[in-house]
Amino acid sequence: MPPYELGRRPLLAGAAAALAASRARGAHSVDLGLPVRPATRQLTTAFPQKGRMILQRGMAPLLETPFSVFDQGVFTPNDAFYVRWHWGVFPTAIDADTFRLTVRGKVARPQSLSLSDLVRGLPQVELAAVNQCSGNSRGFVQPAVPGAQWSNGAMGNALWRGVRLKDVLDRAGVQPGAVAVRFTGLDEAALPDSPRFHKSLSLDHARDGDVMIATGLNGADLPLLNGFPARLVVPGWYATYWLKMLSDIEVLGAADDNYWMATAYRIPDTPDGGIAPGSKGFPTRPIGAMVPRSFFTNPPGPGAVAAGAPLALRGIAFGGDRGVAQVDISTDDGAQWRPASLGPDQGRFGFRRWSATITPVRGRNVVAVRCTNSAGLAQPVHSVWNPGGYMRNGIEQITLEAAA
Ligand SMILES: Nc1nc2c(c(=O)[nH]1)N[C@H]1C(S)=C(S)[C@@H](COP(=O)(O)O)O[C@H]1N2
Ligand SMILES: [Mo]
Repeated sequence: MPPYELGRRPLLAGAAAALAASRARGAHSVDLGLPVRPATRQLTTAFPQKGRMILQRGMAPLLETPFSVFDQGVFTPNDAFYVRWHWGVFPTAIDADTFRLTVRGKVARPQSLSLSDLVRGLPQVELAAVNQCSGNSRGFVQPAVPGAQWSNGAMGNALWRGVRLKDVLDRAGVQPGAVAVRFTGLDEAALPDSPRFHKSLSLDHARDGDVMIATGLNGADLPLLNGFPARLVVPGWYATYWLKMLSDIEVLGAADDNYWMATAYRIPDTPDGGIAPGSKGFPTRPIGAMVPRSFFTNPPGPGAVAAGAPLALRGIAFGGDRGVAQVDISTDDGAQWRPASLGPDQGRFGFRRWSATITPVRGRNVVAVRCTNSAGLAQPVHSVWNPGGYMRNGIEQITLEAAA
């Protein structure tokens, strides 16, 4: 069932409703409504500290958040927070007493920080921010592209607690000539010749005061699969940079040319990161800031919609690397838009809930939702296409059939 995709018709129940129904039946699989086959995934409760998740891949784990979770609150619970690892080789238990985070490279005072150095030795900050995989919603991309065929649940919004990366770098004393900072975790590559996972940020970005080393998720420790005991949080940027089980920070004197920066996670060097399907040999740049998105979280089930009667709709929105300025609803294929009501502001990097009441007409009603961020950037009608299946953010719509 393709519930949230512009131009895909004509579903009454969305994936959320389908999942709720399958849950009630105690089902073990869910239809994600993807245009790629198979569209069905198993549900699993086999992973530590996780509830029922959509199994995209077992090892290295790719676990998707069932979309109905996003209707339950503005923060995504830890046991439902999605999981994505490139390699399956990482510790399954970590001793919090002996864990150390090293800071080295172009620094005056190399550091070996214990967890208590991080938790008690530096000012603690807390920030609401959306963690979204660059390839979230890739399963809807047409023409289809290789990679994890996620539905819309490779994202989550949480309260991240930890320290500012800037404070950690200041403690180490960044030396003149430093330009970038490279992050490495405890995971290792599966094969000797495969590239270990690293990501880097420019020094200016690393020191912007928003980038964090988080030890807490929604008031609890990070779940192991989400990077216990410490991970990077790069507010407003795609989650590929949010390095988990962070164990090493290296300050570099030159831009990082490792595989994960120079080859992987790159987008066409065009204003919106999109390109005509099939293009080859175009210039690229590393993926960076997120773009605005909004979703329906309570698509009414079949038979639930009556013509002429007010119908309450609700959902979530986020602005990408800016706050949500407005969320608008259209019931006439985008000819006219009117503002939805916005829930409490949790800060510019978090989800914002929205709600709106429409009065369906008899027959088919196509309802669309669009987020505009505080920089004036609005969701496009058509998502960009690129070979990585990254940055999908086209306007979502649902189709409702209203009986008289
Ligand atoms: N150490 C490490 N960190 C990592 C990754 C990884 O493979 N190893 N994957 C990145 C990618 S691509 C994503 S989408 C996010 C997923 O974060 P989550 O599993 O907490 O949801 O982790 C990022 N951090
Ligand atoms: Mo990702």
